[in-house]
Amino acid sequence: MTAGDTGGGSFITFEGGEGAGKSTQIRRLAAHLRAQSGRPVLTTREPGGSAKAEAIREALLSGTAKRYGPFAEALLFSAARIDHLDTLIRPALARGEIVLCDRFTDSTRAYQGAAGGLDPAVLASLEQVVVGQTRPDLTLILDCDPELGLARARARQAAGADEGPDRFEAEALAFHARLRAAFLAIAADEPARCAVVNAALPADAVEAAIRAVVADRLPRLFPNASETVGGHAA
Ligand code: T5A
Repeated sequence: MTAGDTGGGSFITFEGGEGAGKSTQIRRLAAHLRAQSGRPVLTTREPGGSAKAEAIREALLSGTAKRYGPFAEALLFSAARIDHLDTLIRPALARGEIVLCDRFTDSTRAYQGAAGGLDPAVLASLEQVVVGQTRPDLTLILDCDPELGLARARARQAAGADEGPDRFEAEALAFHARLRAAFLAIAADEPARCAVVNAALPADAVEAAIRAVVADRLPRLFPNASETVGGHAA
């Protein structure tokens, strides 16, 4: 693969703080792309996505790995990512599929780097070793006030749809404010790859904004583009 080569497929990542709505919007975009692109769409997540990576996810989100410090956590996220890339993401991209991934390298930069205090240069080296040329074609950064995102996550837990707060949700609000600033800084540094979406809006409005960004940035995914206007059938 060459620089940024996704092997014939298309690689879209979703990033942002807790409860921003990534999982909700991945489901919606996947349905839209299945209908519009005529190509298979794989949805996956990090940490996890493959069997070995899901086992590492448990150690990370339960807090078991926290005692070893942020660098050890970064290494574990990386170990999970290597298996996820090798066994799921790269094979799907090589088959020409569209891969939608809930969190990827920007989460390591933001959570372990900007908010966790690790040296960005060390994380950049680690990222290069782990992902190599497999870089997202597009990264959608779902941005909202962290208090709103955390309130959504708490409401979901209160409704019984989720367990209690995980290792990172339990961090102080200042940590989540640093995260938000970190994701916005990544978007500012890499505007060709990243797009910021206002995630405070109702889910339908967020979905429409995401469709518009994807249509604009990745028109190759819409072979019948003249039949769609603003993400809706004309
Ligand atoms: N992490 C991850 C690292 O530290 N480093 C790394 O390298 C990586 C890859 C993963 C954790 O690991 C950390 C980051 C995370 O802390 P997770 O359980 O996968 O943990 O958590 P999140 O990725 O944060 O996912 P969440 O499920 O918490 O949030 P989502 O997916 O952003 O939000 P979603 O869609 O589940 O929505 C949350 C609730 O809000 C509602 C939904 O119905 C749901 O109830 N909702 C809305 N309500 C109103 N308006 C909208 N627009 C809404 N959108 C969704």
